[in-house]
Amino acid sequence: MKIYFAGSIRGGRQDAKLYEQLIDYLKAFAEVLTEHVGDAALTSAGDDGPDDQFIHDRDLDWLKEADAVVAEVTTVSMGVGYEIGRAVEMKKPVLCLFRNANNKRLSAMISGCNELEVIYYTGFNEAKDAIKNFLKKH
Ligand code: 6IA
Repeated sequence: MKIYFAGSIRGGRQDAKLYEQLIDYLKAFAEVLTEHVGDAALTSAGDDGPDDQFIHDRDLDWLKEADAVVAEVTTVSMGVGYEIGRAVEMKKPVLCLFRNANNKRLSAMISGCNELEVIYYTGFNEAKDAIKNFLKKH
């Protein structure tokens, strides 16, 4: 099984460590196509990588190839929102994980979309349980 993991990059890297932990957990069950999202060395500022069109086209190819998408959506990210929308159009199963933190509220375009599976969690163990249940279903 191939998983596309989505998490904020230019939207802010404050949860990068958490993405890395979630990716490590996912790797016990599936191939993760987007491991770089959890790479602590990838900052929101750096511009030394490939150009943006390359990133977009390569990521969309991975999205098409994926059997399912897991998105950590607590840190607001234009790119993650876009990936989720494209995945819905492709009829892929999508799990969105939102951490109850700092009185932040999830966008209605995610929480109100019944084609998505949205899970609100507090601790890492809850996120792991949500992933396990999601993968079992798909
Ligand atoms: O709008 P954001 O940058 O927060 O969007 C993050 C999402 O878009 C992630 O889920 C990634 O799948 C994808 N994405 C955005 N930028 C990149 C990237 N390099 N490499 C791979 N996937 C990306 C950007 C590096 C840049 C900071 C120099």
